[in-house]
Amino acid sequence: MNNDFTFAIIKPNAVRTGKTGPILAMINEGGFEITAMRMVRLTKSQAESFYSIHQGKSFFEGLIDFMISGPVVVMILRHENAVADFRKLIGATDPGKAEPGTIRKIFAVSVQMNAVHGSDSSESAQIEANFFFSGIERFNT
Ligand code: IDP
Ligand code: MG
Repeated sequence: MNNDFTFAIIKPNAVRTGKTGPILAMINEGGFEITAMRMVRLTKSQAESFYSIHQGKSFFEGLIDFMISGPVVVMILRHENAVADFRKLIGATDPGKAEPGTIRKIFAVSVQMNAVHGSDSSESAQIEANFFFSGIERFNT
């Protein structure tokens, strides 16, 4: 059984422009199983807490304003080697450096508005999944 999982967000630029469906299709085609999913509008304090590791960086305020600018889709994804494989599927943070065929290469409009989030480690995935989902909402993750 594969119980490895990661946490993902479809960011406001992608939800706003109708890319939720196409991005979910790429996630499914990439072999990821969606085990929890919800659309939410983040509060400022939620966004600041979620991205607290970046507090003080030059892009922090802009990132927070962007992340609260509209609804996002949050989800837990199950897959073997989920964290690394999902980072591979989404591509580099800067879409200019992302590999062809990656989600960010296709749907990002800038480094900030790069369409999707993916956890950077299993520890982060656990924390981020707990941030958005209670145990009862999570299926086998
Ligand atoms: P990641 O999302 O690929 O893990 P991080 O370095 O953790 O990248 O940055 C978190 C998010 O902050 C990025 O996905 C992007 O939306 C935004 N960001 C990162 N670096 C910059 C930047 O230099 N300018 C504007 N936004 C940035
Ligand atoms: Mg990161």
